[in-house]
Amino acid sequence: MHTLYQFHLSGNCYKVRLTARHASIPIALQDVDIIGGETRGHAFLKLNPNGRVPTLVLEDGRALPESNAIMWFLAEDTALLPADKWARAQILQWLFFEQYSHEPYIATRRYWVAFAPLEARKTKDHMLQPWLDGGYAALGVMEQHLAAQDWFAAGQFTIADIALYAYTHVAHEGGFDLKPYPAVLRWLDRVARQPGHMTIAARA
Ligand SMILES: N[C@@H](CCC(=O)N[C@@H](CS)C(=O)NCC(=O)O)C(=O)O
Repeated sequence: MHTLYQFHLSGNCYKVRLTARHASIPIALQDVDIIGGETRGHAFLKLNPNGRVPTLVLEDGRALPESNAIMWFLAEDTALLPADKWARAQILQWLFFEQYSHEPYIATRRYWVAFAPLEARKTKDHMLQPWLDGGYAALGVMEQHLAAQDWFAAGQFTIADIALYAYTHVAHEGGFDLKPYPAVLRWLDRVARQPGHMTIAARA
């Protein structure tokens, strides 16, 4: 069985658990104390020299970091990642969007507002507004897309939806108001109603 090195409340780690669930692939969970610095310790850096979770370790010892790469690996040969060339390119488009235009704002603000130790949090006060602006810009792009379509790519539920769901559905924890984004709210509900859905808090 694969082992997921993870921090449970991280959206990046949730992406992997949700993909594994929808792909019916059992994974073992190994919690890593990211706030205590375990990701930067010698043992963890041997798995991922970039010092971050999620990192998936296969039974043969090979280690794969980066949430979207792990999702891609787990979703191959399932409906979450269709074989069609155009569909796969569209999925990649939204995975890159998520990592460059969405996660750095929405996930980062959530971390510093909701999880970071208080003293450290104060050092990021000047970033709260830029993170808010960047996050709302990403939500605007998503709203525009979802006003005309139910899903992000391929006309069906894929890993592009899982990638964007992970931090959008907890964006309020970082101080984002989703009310001005009705199509995004309807899509969040659509994702949560997929058979087999599990919440970010669920462990299995
Ligand atoms: N691009 C990476 C980002 C991973 C990331 O930022 N992980 C955070 C938790 S969400 C982490 O491990 N932080 C601990 C650290 O930086 O030491 C991915 O998508 O997997």
